Amino acid sequence: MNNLSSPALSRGDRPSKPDAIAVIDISALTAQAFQQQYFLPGIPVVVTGLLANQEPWTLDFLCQHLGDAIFPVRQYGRDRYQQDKRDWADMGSGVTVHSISFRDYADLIRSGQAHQQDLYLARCSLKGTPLEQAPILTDAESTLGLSGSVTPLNLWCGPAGHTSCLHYDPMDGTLMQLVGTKQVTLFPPSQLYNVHPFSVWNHLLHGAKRRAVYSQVYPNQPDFESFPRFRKAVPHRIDITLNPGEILLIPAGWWHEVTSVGDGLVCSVNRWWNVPWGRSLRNWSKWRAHLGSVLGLPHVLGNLVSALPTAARGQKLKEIIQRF
Ligand SMILES: O=C(O)CCC(=O)C(=O)O
Repeated sequence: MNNLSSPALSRGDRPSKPDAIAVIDISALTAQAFQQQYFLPGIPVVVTGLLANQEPWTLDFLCQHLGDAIFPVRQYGRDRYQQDKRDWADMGSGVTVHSISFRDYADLIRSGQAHQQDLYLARCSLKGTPLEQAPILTDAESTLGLSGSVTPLNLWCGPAGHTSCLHYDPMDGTLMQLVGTKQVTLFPPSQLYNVHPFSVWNHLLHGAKRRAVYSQVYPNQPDFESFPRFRKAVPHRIDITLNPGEILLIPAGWWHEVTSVGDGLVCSVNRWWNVPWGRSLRNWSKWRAHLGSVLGLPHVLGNLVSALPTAARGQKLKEIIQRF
């Protein structure tokens, strides 16, 4: 069992155990059991032992395979988490990005600049790179019987100290931990409104820059006066430590905040999967996220049109599309 600090989940979240996320070694799990007990019903689980014997994805390894690849580095800035989230101009994929080569990003990590400015490689597609079909990862996915991916493999990588703040995804995700450790805080989908998400109407004004899939609350320093319903969410909180070689299934609608811990490079790869139909239809969190994206379309189209006459339109269009 992983380290947990969670009281009972509600019945609607169909936990495999009343108060915990199971940690199961692959030697005790078949693809069929993974699918039936966790993936199909949408229950988080940590699977260990699948990424063993892999060459560590160190900075040198990554430079060797991805050195020339250009990635959008998100610039979060160190004072972001001192601010009230309601004052944020952007969040998640809406954050300002700089396109640089992995080799240059590695230099920023080595010099400490990436840490100082909280520069993070988030959701960077590995498509078209030598690691897009890394057998260690694709074999692990096949062993779990996963198919129907919505996205390519994506890199999440940076110095320890970065937090991807509390949000949910409208797709099922597998987060594969390769180097370093991540601390993950989870809340079940039943807590959608108790974690005070940003309103979907935000998208009308801000497009993809401020998203309804983000919580306004800092789970470790909640402002109960501004966000009183969060008291009801607290008993549903689950904390796990994701160690190298472990895979966490984060089903659609499950809130998660992910912090890279330690003092070196922390690197994971994820992929999103189609939510099985039976669960998809009644997953309001998922449809709510899509509704937000649709409401954001006029704003996104406006940005596209205003980017057209500019000299840097190629880059601007790429960034707008990546954000969406
Ligand atoms: O690793 C991270 O920083 C965040 C990962 C995440 O949000 C996800 O896998 O859905």
